[in-house]
Amino acid sequence: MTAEIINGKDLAQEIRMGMKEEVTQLKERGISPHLTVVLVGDNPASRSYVKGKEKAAAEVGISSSVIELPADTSEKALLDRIHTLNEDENVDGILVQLPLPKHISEQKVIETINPAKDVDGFHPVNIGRMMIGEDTFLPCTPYGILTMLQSRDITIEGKHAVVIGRSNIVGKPVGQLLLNENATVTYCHSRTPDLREVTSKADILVVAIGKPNVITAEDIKDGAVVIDVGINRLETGKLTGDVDFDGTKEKASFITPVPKGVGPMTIAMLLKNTIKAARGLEPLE
Ligand code: L34
Repeated sequence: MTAEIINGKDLAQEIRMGMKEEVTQLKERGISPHLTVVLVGDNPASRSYVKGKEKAAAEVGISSSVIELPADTSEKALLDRIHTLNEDENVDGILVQLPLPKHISEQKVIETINPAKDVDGFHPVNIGRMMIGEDTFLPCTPYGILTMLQSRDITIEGKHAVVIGRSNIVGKPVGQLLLNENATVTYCHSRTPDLREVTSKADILVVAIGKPNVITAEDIKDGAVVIDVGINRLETGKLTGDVDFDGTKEKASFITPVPKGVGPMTIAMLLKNTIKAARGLEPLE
């Protein structure tokens, strides 16, 4: 079997076109979504992702601003900035690009963002709401993955989904979303003794390890759907995922490439969340 490739770049483009319409209509009603991104320090990858976010926002008519702070910004100064943004009526969405310098607690920063403006969906309140199936901001990467599966009418219900990786921003929430869609979900991680034993049983395999070429054709079941969340920059400067794409695509039914896979979808979902923030989340009963 040769897999169909789910091109996240094209799908994200298509979704942005739809959002552009929506934003135009919102603006007619006097609602102009605004996203503020906070970038601390000068991690080149973060800088490039933030540029991508600004560009994508502009394309759909969402205004954005980037607050650039030096790497030696104190935690207190950053938290103060967030408080100011929380109170600023003109700011609908707040995103603090991760990772942060080591002297700043990421969790403290995340928990300082007003959950109603948390377009990353990282605040514990929003994670809790996701777990119980309430209306919320879904974390962008998991939301993008779900959208990729849905775009190809891939059945999730009743399928065995295996997630490799248990980070708070990708692994844990993507498993939760798949569970909400009635998949049977298994998590694997660095302490899983025999990865292949588990991955070879997956109908849907989500790989978020952060090392190139860990998953090969031998690790997957015939016809599996393989979602590669890894973004690894090789010494040559080339980007590559966690999956050996060329080998695995001969055995999978669907596969996502890197680049042009999950990354651009993450950004598209951020814009969805920003529009949602501007409209207002449904309050809890
Ligand atoms: N707060 N921090 C916060 N929110 C996020 O949602 C992120 N993430 C991750 C890192 N830190 C974050 C992103 O934005 C990863 N990430 C991200 C976003 C976009 C892309 C990759 C990662 C992306 O567009 N990737 C392109 C290639 C870009 C390039 O050439 O550098 C792709 O085609 O995969």
